Amino acid sequence: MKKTMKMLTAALLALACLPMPIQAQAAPHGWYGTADQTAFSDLDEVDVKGMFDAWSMGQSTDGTTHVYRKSNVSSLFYLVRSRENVLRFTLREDTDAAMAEVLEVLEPYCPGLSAAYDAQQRSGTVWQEGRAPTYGERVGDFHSCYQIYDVERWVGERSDTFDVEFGEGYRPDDAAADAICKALAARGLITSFYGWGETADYNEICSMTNDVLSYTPGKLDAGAVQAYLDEALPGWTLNLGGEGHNEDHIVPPAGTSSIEVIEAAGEIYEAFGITALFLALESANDPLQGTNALACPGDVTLDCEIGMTDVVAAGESLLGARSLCDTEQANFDVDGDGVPSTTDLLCIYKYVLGITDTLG
Ligand SMILES: [Ca+2]
Ligand SMILES: [Ca+2]
Repeated sequence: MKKTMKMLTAALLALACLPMPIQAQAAPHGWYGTADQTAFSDLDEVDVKGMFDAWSMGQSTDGTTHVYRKSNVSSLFYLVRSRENVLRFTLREDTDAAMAEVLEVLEPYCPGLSAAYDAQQRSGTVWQEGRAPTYGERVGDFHSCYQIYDVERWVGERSDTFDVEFGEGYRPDDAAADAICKALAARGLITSFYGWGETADYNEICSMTNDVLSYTPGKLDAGAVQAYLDEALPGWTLNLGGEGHNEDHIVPPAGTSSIEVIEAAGEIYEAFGITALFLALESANDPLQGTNALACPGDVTLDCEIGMTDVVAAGESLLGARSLCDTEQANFDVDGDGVPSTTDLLCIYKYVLGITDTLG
């Protein structure tokens, strides 16, 4: 099984090094999407019995893997793993001064990160003490203590969104994300913040051979597997490739759907601990959003508090004296009709004065 995993990982890494296909440019942050499981909630989740949990997907090593069918007619699936060790934020103003303040806020949770940050590279890494990075680490196979980076730097671009990623054993506790978010917001430094598990790695995957399960030769115990198929999956047959063949196959009866095939792979994994071979294609194409911790009706200034400054900011924006980012506009629109208006302003004003105890 270990070798199979290696093959899978090697295949994934090889594909990861291919030039990003055109359509993947539309993904919000290249290889990594700003997503959590809710972003896939309108898709069918497939139970594969944890078959991919040990599959390394790039940098994140934590989190549970979920598999979703891309559409009713597609044989592609999304493999999604929430990143429990990563925080993501968007700078309000992308300046060196703002980043210096961000690093000051992070410093108690990531000692040494301020000094390690390179403004040219738009990243900084604190390595485990006394250890130089390996080649794998330099190209992104992450085992350092913690690092911060512009999420577009992997594809040679620049953005105003950064990830702070923690290696195993270095992640601060759950409350730290909230504290960091509030501290950054109170200083007016950010316009979005995604906490633990609010971003996810996601890849499109498909079976190695269309609608047939493929396995590394020599891994399947023919007698036991055939007996299992006869019992649990009648009509499925075992087709061992024999010496010199690249793969062994488990072949479903004609008309079996892609979803039934991947579910069967999960059942076979559960029974024998052997993972079928799948190909990882590319990152998802659709823009996906997780939960922005700064999304809070009434908080127009994004400082995690609702007060008179929000009323003033809302008023200024209606007069054209202040422009609002997307999160600020959404927070202003407390009645949720899609338009920030004087009605919303009045709602926030009454709430701040204590005339009403709800917004909207
Ligand atoms: Ca506020
Ligand atoms: Ca409104």
